[in-house]
Amino acid sequence: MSVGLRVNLFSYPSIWLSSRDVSVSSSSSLYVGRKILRPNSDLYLKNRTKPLLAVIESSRVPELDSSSEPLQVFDGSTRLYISYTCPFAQRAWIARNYKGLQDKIELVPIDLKNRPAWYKEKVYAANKVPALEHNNRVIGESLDLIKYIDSNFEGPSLTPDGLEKQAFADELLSYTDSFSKAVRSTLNGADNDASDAAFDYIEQALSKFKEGSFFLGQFSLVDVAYGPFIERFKLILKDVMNMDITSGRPNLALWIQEMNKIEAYTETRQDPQELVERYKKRVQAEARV
Ligand SMILES: N[C@@H](CCC(=O)N[C@@H](CS)C(=O)NCC(=O)O)C(=O)O
Repeated sequence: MSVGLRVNLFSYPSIWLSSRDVSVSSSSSLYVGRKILRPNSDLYLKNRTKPLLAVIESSRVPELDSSSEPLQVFDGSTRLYISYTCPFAQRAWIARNYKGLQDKIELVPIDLKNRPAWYKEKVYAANKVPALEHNNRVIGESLDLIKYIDSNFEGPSLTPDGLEKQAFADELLSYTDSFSKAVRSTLNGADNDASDAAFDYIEQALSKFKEGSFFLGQFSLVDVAYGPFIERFKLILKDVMNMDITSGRPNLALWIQEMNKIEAYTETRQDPQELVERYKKRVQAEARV
C-alpha cells in the first residue's frame, strides 16, 4: 500500500506558480522509497523533466473506490483515511508527514465520489474523511485528529510550550470555521467584505509572535489547520474575483512563503489549476440544483 515514488525536495521554488512553471531543479534529489536518485540516474532524468507537482501527484498511492476489496480493519495497523482533494483530510496528512510517521501511519486515500461501501460500514460510520484507525478505535474530525496525532505519536511537537501560546492556539483553532464561512460568503456574493475582514484577522494574528513567520513563532497545529484552506482560498479568490489576499498583508505573504518550505505540507498540495477547476465545477453543479 505504501509503495510508490516519494519526491523529496529540500526547497520548493515558487510553489504558487502553476505546476507547468515548476520543474525539479538540478540540485534536488528524487527518492524512491528510501533510495535517493542522484541527478545522473535514469529514473531521476526521466522524472526531472516532468512538472514537480505532476511528479508528486503521479507517484501517490492510488485511491480506493467501490470496487476495492475491503481492508482487514482493526488488524493492528494504523491507517489514515483521506481524500487527496479534501482540505480537512490534508490537515491530518500534513501532521503525519511533519512528525515523520510515514512508516507508522499508512495513508489510505479514498475516492469520495465512488466510496467503498465498507468504509462506512466497517471503518467510520460518519462516512467522512479524515479518519484515523489506531489501537482498535477510529478518530475523526480534523482538528481533534491533528491534536491526537501530535500527542499520541513520536516526532517533533506541533504544540509549542507556554500558556500564552497555547491560549492563542486555542483561539485561532476555534476561529477556523468562522474564517472559512467568511471567505465563502464573499465567494457566493452574500458579503463582499467578509473575506477581507477574515484575512485582516489572520494578518493581525501573524504579528503576535515576532520570533518567526508562523502563527505561534514556530510551525504548529495552527499552521497545519489553516494551510489547506488558505492555499485554496488564495487561488480561488484570485481566479474568480481577481483578489490578491497578500496585497497589503506582508505577514500573510511571508507565511505563505515559509509554508512552502515545509515539505510535510508541499507534499500534500494539489495542482493549483485542478483545484480551481474543481471549485468552479462544484459551484456550477450547486447552481443547477
Ligand atoms: N468537520 C469535519 C469535516 C470533514 C469533511 O467534511 N470531509 C468531507 C471531504 S472534504 C467528506 O468526507 N465529505 C463526505 C460526505 O460528507 O459525505 C472535519 O473537520 O474533519
